[in-house]
Amino acid sequence: MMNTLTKELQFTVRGDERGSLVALESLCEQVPFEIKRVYYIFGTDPEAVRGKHAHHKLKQVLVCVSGACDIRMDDGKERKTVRLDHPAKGLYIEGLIYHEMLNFSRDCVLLVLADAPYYEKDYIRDYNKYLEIVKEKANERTN
Ligand code: T46
Repeated sequence: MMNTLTKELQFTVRGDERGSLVALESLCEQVPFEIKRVYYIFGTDPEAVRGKHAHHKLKQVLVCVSGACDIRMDDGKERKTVRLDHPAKGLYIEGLIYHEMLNFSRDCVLLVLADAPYYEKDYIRDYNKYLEIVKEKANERTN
């Protein structure tokens, strides 16, 4: 299912009698960018809410390779929550999407593929500033 706010991905599972395998490569259908960074989040307190930011430019694909968590997304107008609860299910986040991760299971390992190295200046952590930037971009498009 694809729309501007949520881009849910279904990965091909190459399973056989030994078990299952998902392969993700740069510039494939599900990862439409060159992978420059991989990080993973684990051992998260189930009560914790992580993220709480948007990125100016970063593109990312998220997948829970173990356990589950919710990804709550906001484009400044609409909000939607997607539960990542299977290693073959992913989420593509790009553009100005304010996102939070919450309701982590204790065994959750959230794997993230990103198109750029870590760069703190790419983060928009203040929600009001985020809304201002969304508004500015919308004005630029209409002018
Ligand atoms: C995002 C969501 C899905 C690094 O040094 N390198 C890295 O590549 C990352 C991602 C983080 N860090 C440091 C920065 C902080 O001192 O690790 C610490 C925790 O990072 P942060 O609080 O940003 O983690 P989350 O879980 O709130 O957000 C992360 C990503 O930062 C973010 O880009 O979209 O996961």
